[in-house]
Amino acid sequence: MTASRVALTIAGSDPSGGAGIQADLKTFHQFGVYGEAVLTLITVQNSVRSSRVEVLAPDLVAEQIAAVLEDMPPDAAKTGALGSAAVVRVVAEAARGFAFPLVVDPVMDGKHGLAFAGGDTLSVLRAELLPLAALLTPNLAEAEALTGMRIASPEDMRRAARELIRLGAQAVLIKGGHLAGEPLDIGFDGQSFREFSGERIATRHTHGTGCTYSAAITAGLARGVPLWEAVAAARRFVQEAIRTNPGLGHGNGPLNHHADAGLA
Ligand code: PXL
Repeated sequence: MTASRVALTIAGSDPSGGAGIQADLKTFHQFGVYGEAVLTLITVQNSVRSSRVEVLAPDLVAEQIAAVLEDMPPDAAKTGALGSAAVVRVVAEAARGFAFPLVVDPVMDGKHGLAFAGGDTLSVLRAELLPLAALLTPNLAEAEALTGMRIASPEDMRRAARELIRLGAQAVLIKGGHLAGEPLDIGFDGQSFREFSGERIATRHTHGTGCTYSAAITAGLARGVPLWEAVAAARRFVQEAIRTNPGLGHGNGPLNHHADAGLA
C-alpha cells in the first residue's frame, strides 16, 4: 500500500510509545495515512511513572510547522500536548492559515500527575486555538476546565458541548468514559447531537487512549471521511485496540496500535 494522504500531529513525545506523537504516528500508519510530527515537548515516562516535561522553545515549534507546510502540507492535522501558553500562541498563529481541518485535543495532563498545561496555557488555548478547531475532543476534566461547568451526566455533557460551540469550535466530541456505566461520547456540531457508545473493557492498559482516538479521527479526515463517520470509525478502532492490548509494561500499558482500522 502507498499512502497518498498526509496527516500531521503537533504534540509531545512519550518515550514509552503509548501516547503522544508515538501513538499518533502509529495510528496514522494503521489508517493508511502518511504521518508527520511536529514536536512540542519531551516527557520522561513509562507505564509506571512520569518524572519530567521539557517544553520546546515556541520559535522551534513554529519553524517545524513552517518546514512541514512549505513542502508537504497535510490533509488534516491534530494538536496534543502543547505545554505552554507561548507554544499554544505560535500553533494558533500557524493554524489560522491552515487550509485543512484541525482536530484540537485539549490535553492538560499525562498519566501519573504529569502536567502539560500550567499557568495560562488553558485560557490561551480556549481563546486562540479552540475557535480554529474543526473538532475539539475534550475528556470530562478538560471540558470542565474549558467551560467552568461541572459535568456529572450526559445532560451536563450536552450543556458543555453547547458552550464549547459558543466559544468557537466548529464541532465538539466530549468523551464521557470517566462517568460511571457504559462509556458514552457525545458529539455536537451546533445543529445536532450524536451519541457514540461502546462497551467498557476492564483493563489497566489504557495509556494513550485519548491520543489514539484523536489521531484516528484525524487520519479519517485526512482520507476525506465525513466527520461523524470518522469519529465512529476511530471509536471502534480505539475500543478494539484496548480490548487487544499487548499487556506491555508494569503499570498502565499501551493499546494495540495494530488493531483493525476497518479500512475498506
Ligand atoms: O494524555 C495524553 C498525552 C499526551 N501527550 C503525551 C502524553 C500523554 C499521556 O501520558 O504522554 C506526550
